[in-house]
Amino acid sequence: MLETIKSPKDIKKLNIDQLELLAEEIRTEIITTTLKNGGHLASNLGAVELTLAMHYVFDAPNDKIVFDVGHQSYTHKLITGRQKEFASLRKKDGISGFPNHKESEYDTFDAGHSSTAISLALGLARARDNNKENYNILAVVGDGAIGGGMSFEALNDAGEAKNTKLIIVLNDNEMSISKNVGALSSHFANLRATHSYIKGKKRVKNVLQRINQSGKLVSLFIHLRNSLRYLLFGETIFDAMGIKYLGPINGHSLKDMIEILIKAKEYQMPVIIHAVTQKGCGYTPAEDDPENYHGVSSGEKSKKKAESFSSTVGATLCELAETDKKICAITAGMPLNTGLNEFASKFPTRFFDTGIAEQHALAMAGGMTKGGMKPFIVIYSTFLQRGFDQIFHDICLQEAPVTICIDHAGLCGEDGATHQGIYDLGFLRSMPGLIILEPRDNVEMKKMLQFASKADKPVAIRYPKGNCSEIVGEIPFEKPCWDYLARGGKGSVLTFGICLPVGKRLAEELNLNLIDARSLKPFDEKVLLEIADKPIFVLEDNVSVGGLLEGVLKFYSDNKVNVKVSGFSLKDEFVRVGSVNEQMTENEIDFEHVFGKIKNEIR
Ligand SMILES: Cc1ncc(C[n+]2csc(CCOP(=O)(O)OP(=O)(O)O)c2C)c(N)n1
Repeated sequence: MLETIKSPKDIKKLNIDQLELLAEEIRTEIITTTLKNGGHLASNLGAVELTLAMHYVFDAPNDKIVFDVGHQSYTHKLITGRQKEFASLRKKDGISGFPNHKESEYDTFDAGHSSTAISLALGLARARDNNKENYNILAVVGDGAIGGGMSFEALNDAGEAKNTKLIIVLNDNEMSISKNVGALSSHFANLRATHSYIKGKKRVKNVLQRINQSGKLVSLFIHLRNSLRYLLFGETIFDAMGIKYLGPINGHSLKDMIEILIKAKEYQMPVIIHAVTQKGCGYTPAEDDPENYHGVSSGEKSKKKAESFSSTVGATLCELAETDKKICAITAGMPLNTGLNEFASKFPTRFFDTGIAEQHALAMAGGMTKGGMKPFIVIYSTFLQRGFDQIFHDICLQEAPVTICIDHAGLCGEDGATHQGIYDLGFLRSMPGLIILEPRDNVEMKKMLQFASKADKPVAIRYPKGNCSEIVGEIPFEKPCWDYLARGGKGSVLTFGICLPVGKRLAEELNLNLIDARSLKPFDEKVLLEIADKPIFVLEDNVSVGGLLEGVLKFYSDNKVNVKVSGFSLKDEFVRVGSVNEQMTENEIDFEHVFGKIKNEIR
């Protein structure tokens, strides 16, 4: 049946049985493609029915659907004309794993970062009302994403926008990537508990309807029911904020979802539908282990390489915390991905998962230092962007000895533009007093963490998603300085992180020094002066603004050193979907491009 669905119009002709069949076909397609190409498996499997129901009741693209994070939009893609392209999911020149406005008019906004949908949807709603237009707007938000600060800010605003028509679909599967945390998630647990209670009441209502045709008894009953729920479970946080709460409802029942969406359409105010779903629904391994199946890598069912940088961070922090009782670890909703699960079980009182709340987590870390703790906070580079002001205001300005471990720094591959770690260097290098390090292997990672544990100022340690480099250097890391990984007579390649192997080949082919710029702030000025008599080639998987290249040029300019510096940084464009190698080639920082450009200068 799936092949017959060319646009959402085609699903409107189907009855519930046919829709259920379609849901099963969509699941099969999602499972097969995601296990092959990699992607967000469990989240997508949980959102099949609610997506079908939205497209059944509403008329996209005239009505707008705004996905939060966007990692649950595969069903939406499959029924909005992208079935043929679905096999190319997350491949170079293929379709993105997230909504992308360049890909389809049905993708209202690009997404990838959490907790943005309610703000975007409210903005859209205000524009619609200002222009006296008439269409519906839906924001689809998970129970993890709704706990993020931006969602709270948006709800706070929406609650006062009393005549603004807006539908929020809360997809509550009790999970963020890991088990959801926070007081709001306990509130949802209470609300979910009302599900069976309400089901019972619904039966009573049907009986009443049969014996009392005038409806008086029924409305009295509804009033009593709401009062009773209030007495039993208290008011929902949403009602208290002025947002009409509908639910909880079984998010896998197409019939119930369609009914409640039709009802929600009638409200001329912000409404939230509480849909209860199961992460990984329909694929037993993902149902049993939704945390590991949140995202899968291509060609494998589960991941986490034993020797990744993330696992070294986790293991080393455990070692350090064993002897130093002030050390604590913080994650913003990603304990598994950041390698902190072991720390969480070994030191539960010194482990803090704030939920998807990077800004709060960073400021909280700053606060902890004043009380004498030694926090290590682990965040992916791309999500650290959320916390720039907290790094400035609550950490660096306070000279707070927080260590920020920045996972997924540099090019990251298949998740596309929203997930690359290519901006942190620029914004972090602008912070006075912040030490920024990048290890090339696990041994250095350990040493850098040890160094940070003793530091009396903020330290950032950034490291790539990829494997460690196996290139051996001369100087073991003790304090911020650079290292020679090869010696040559014709000039120097200055690089770090995932570009080191390219640098190594260049050094071999062209008789160059290879220097690991593992301290990205401060720079090793001694080495910069040592190499200034011959051409220097700076290579980085980073935007040029604020990166290594800019810093090196500024150093020579400040010191009036006349030296030939050529730079290879990322293009001034958003990075496209593809593997890391493909992204390097596209940005002309791979071996062939750089070699082609510099060989004549050297020979
Ligand atoms: C700002 C930000 N921080 C962290 C992430 C990583 N992340 C992606 S999905 C996700 C969990 C989202 O949970 P939820 O909203 O409940 O959706 P579910 O996957 O459970 O369907 C997290 C933490 C992100 N995308 N954006």
